[in-house]
Amino acid sequence: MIREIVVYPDKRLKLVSKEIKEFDEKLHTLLDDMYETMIAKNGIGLAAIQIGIDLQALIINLVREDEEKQFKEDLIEVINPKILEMDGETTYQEGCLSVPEYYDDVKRAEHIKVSFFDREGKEHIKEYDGLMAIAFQHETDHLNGHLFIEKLSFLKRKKFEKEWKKKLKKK
Ligand code: Y12
Ligand code: CO
Repeated sequence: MIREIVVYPDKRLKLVSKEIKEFDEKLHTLLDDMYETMIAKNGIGLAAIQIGIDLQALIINLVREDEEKQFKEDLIEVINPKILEMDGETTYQEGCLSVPEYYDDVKRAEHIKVSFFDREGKEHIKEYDGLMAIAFQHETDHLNGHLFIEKLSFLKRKKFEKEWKKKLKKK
Protein backbone atom coordinates (compact mmCIF):
# COMPACT_ATOMS: atom_id res chain seq x y z
CA MET A 1 0.00 0.00 0.00
CA ILE A 2 1.28 3.46 -0.89
CA ARG A 3 1.44 5.60 2.28
CA GLU A 4 1.50 9.39 2.73
CA ILE A 5 4.92 11.00 3.04
CA VAL A 6 5.45 13.08 6.20
CA VAL A 7 6.72 16.48 5.03
CA TYR A 8 8.86 19.11 6.81
CA PRO A 9 8.14 20.83 9.25
CA ASP A 10 5.99 17.97 10.63
CA LYS A 11 7.21 17.30 14.22
CA ARG A 12 7.16 13.52 13.70
CA LEU A 13 10.36 13.92 11.68
CA LYS A 14 12.12 14.86 14.96
CA LEU A 15 11.21 11.59 16.70
CA VAL A 16 13.95 9.13 17.65
CA SER A 17 12.83 5.81 16.17
CA LYS A 18 12.51 2.71 18.36
CA GLU A 19 14.43 -0.54 18.04
CA ILE A 20 12.54 -3.30 16.22
CA LYS A 21 12.17 -6.44 18.35
CA GLU A 22 9.87 -8.64 16.25
CA PHE A 23 10.84 -9.76 12.74
CA ASP A 24 7.30 -10.74 11.88
CA GLU A 25 4.61 -10.33 9.19
CA LYS A 26 3.83 -6.80 10.44
CA LEU A 27 7.45 -5.75 9.80
CA HIS A 28 7.37 -7.35 6.33
CA THR A 29 4.20 -5.40 5.47
CA LEU A 30 5.85 -2.18 6.69
CA LEU A 31 8.92 -2.81 4.50
CA ASP A 32 6.74 -3.70 1.49
CA ASP A 33 4.68 -0.51 1.97
CA MET A 34 7.86 1.56 2.31
CA TYR A 35 9.17 0.13 -0.97
CA GLU A 36 5.88 0.75 -2.81
CA THR A 37 5.75 4.32 -1.45
CA MET A 38 9.39 5.11 -2.27
CA ILE A 39 9.03 3.87 -5.87
CA ALA A 40 5.69 5.68 -6.36
CA LYS A 41 7.30 8.95 -5.23
CA ASN A 42 10.51 8.50 -7.25
CA GLY A 43 12.74 8.10 -4.20
CA ILE A 44 15.95 6.14 -3.77
CA GLY A 45 15.81 5.93 0.02
CA LEU A 46 13.15 6.05 2.72
CA ALA A 47 13.04 5.74 6.51
CA ALA A 48 9.92 4.44 8.32
CA ILE A 49 9.37 7.79 10.08
CA GLN A 50 8.83 9.36 6.64
CA ILE A 51 5.55 7.42 6.52
CA GLY A 52 4.86 8.22 10.19
CA ILE A 53 6.19 5.00 11.77
CA ASP A 54 8.83 5.63 14.48
CA LEU A 55 10.66 2.33 14.11
CA GLN A 56 14.30 1.75 13.10
CA ALA A 57 13.69 0.62 9.53
CA LEU A 58 15.03 2.12 6.31
CA ILE A 59 15.34 1.08 2.69
CA ILE A 60 17.73 2.12 -0.08
CA ASN A 61 17.41 1.33 -3.78
CA LEU A 62 19.98 3.25 -5.81
CA VAL A 63 19.76 3.86 -9.54
CA ARG A 64 22.30 1.77 -11.51
CA GLU A 65 24.75 4.16 -13.13
CA ASP A 66 24.97 2.24 -16.42
CA GLU A 67 21.22 1.59 -16.83
CA GLU A 68 19.83 4.77 -15.21
CA LYS A 69 17.05 2.93 -13.42
CA GLN A 70 16.34 1.07 -10.18
CA PHE A 71 16.27 -2.70 -9.88
CA LYS A 72 14.47 -4.33 -6.95
CA GLU A 73 17.30 -6.87 -6.64
CA ASP A 74 19.57 -3.97 -5.52
CA LEU A 75 17.17 -3.00 -2.71
CA ILE A 76 18.62 -3.09 0.79
CA GLU A 77 16.30 -3.34 3.78
CA VAL A 78 17.94 -2.16 6.97
CA ILE A 79 16.66 -2.79 10.49
CA ASN A 80 18.26 -1.40 13.69
CA PRO A 81 21.37 -0.03 11.94
CA LYS A 82 24.55 1.03 13.70
CA ILE A 83 27.36 2.98 12.08
CA LEU A 84 30.50 1.35 13.48
CA GLU A 85 33.20 3.33 11.66
CA MET A 86 33.29 6.41 9.43
CA ASP A 87 36.18 8.01 7.59
CA GLY A 88 36.98 10.46 4.81
CA GLU A 89 34.82 13.29 3.62
CA THR A 90 32.60 13.72 0.58
CA THR A 91 30.05 16.29 -0.60
CA TYR A 92 26.88 15.45 -2.49
CA GLN A 93 23.79 17.38 -3.52
CA GLU A 94 21.12 15.62 -1.44
CA GLY A 95 17.36 15.56 -1.71
CA CYS A 96 14.69 14.06 0.52
CA LEU A 97 11.06 13.06 -0.09
CA SER A 98 10.19 14.84 3.19
CA VAL A 99 11.68 18.10 1.88
CA PRO A 100 10.34 18.02 -1.69
CA GLU A 101 11.85 20.19 -4.41
CA TYR A 102 14.88 21.22 -2.35
CA TYR A 103 18.40 19.96 -2.99
CA ASP A 104 21.64 21.15 -1.44
CA ASP A 105 25.24 20.13 -0.87
CA VAL A 106 25.88 18.14 2.29
CA LYS A 107 29.23 16.96 3.68
CA ARG A 108 29.36 13.39 5.01
CA ALA A 109 31.82 10.59 5.68
CA GLU A 110 33.06 8.99 2.47
CA HIS A 111 33.38 5.48 3.84
CA ILE A 112 31.37 3.71 6.55
CA LYS A 113 31.27 0.33 8.26
CA VAL A 114 27.82 -0.63 9.50
CA SER A 115 25.84 -3.38 11.17
CA PHE A 116 22.14 -4.01 10.68
CA PHE A 117 19.51 -6.75 10.53
CA ASP A 118 17.48 -7.83 7.51
CA ARG A 119 13.73 -8.62 7.50
CA GLU A 120 14.39 -12.18 8.71
CA GLY A 121 16.45 -10.98 11.70
CA LYS A 122 19.84 -11.98 10.22
CA GLU A 123 22.68 -9.65 11.17
CA HIS A 124 24.92 -8.13 8.45
CA ILE A 125 28.19 -6.24 8.75
CA LYS A 126 29.05 -4.23 5.62
CA GLU A 127 31.34 -1.50 4.37
CA TYR A 128 30.01 1.14 2.00
CA ASP A 129 31.37 4.08 0.08
CA GLY A 130 30.12 6.31 -2.74
CA LEU A 131 26.41 7.04 -3.01
CA MET A 132 25.44 4.06 -0.82
CA ALA A 133 27.47 5.48 2.10
CA ILE A 134 25.78 8.88 1.61
CA ALA A 135 22.29 7.38 1.39
CA PHE A 136 22.91 5.17 4.46
CA GLN A 137 23.99 8.18 6.55
CA HIS A 138 21.05 10.28 5.27
CA GLU A 139 18.56 7.55 6.20
CA THR A 140 20.08 6.71 9.61
CA ASP A 141 19.90 10.44 10.41
CA HIS A 142 16.10 10.14 9.93
CA LEU A 143 16.03 7.38 12.57
CA ASN A 144 17.67 9.81 14.99
CA GLY A 145 15.20 12.61 14.16
CA HIS A 146 17.52 14.56 11.87
CA LEU A 147 17.13 15.97 8.35
CA PHE A 148 19.84 16.91 5.85
CA ILE A 149 18.79 20.59 6.03
CA GLU A 150 20.19 20.66 9.60
CA LYS A 151 23.64 20.23 8.05
CA LEU A 152 23.41 23.43 5.98
CA SER A 153 25.38 26.53 6.93
CA PHE A 154 23.55 29.11 9.10
CA LEU A 155 22.93 31.41 6.13
CA LYS A 156 21.78 28.65 3.77
CA ARG A 157 19.39 27.35 6.44
CA LYS A 158 17.94 30.84 6.98
CA LYS A 159 17.38 31.21 3.23
CA PHE A 160 15.81 27.75 3.08
CA GLU A 161 13.39 28.54 5.96
CA LYS A 162 12.34 31.81 4.29
CA GLU A 163 11.69 30.09 0.95
CA TRP A 164 9.91 27.16 2.62
CA LYS A 165 7.52 29.47 4.53
CA LYS A 166 6.74 31.29 1.27
CA LYS A 167 6.07 27.97 -0.45
CA LEU A 168 3.77 26.75 2.37
CA LYS A 169 1.78 30.02 2.26
CA LYS A 170 1.13 29.59 -1.47
CA LYS A 171 -0.46 26.14 -0.89
C1 Y12 B 1 21.81 10.57 -1.85
C2 Y12 B 1 21.24 11.61 -1.18
C3 Y12 B 1 20.07 11.44 -0.48
C4 Y12 B 1 19.46 10.20 -0.43
C5 Y12 B 1 18.21 10.04 0.35
C6 Y12 B 1 17.03 9.61 -0.46
N1 Y12 B 1 16.47 10.73 -1.18
C7 Y12 B 1 15.48 10.60 -2.08
O1 Y12 B 1 15.05 9.49 -2.34
C8 Y12 B 1 14.96 11.84 -2.70
C9 Y12 B 1 13.95 11.78 -3.54
C10 Y12 B 1 13.31 12.94 -4.15
C11 Y12 B 1 12.45 12.72 -5.21
C12 Y12 B 1 11.77 13.77 -5.79
O2 Y12 B 1 10.84 13.55 -6.79
C13 Y12 B 1 11.21 13.60 -8.13
O3 Y12 B 1 12.32 13.86 -8.46
C14 Y12 B 1 10.13 13.30 -9.09
C15 Y12 B 1 11.97 15.07 -5.33
O4 Y12 B 1 11.35 16.13 -6.01
C16 Y12 B 1 10.08 16.49 -5.71
O5 Y12 B 1 9.53 16.05 -4.74
C17 Y12 B 1 9.46 17.46 -6.63
C18 Y12 B 1 12.80 15.30 -4.26
C19 Y12 B 1 13.47 14.23 -3.66
C20 Y12 B 1 20.05 9.16 -1.11
C21 Y12 B 1 21.21 9.34 -1.81
CO1 CO C 1 15.33 11.86 3.65
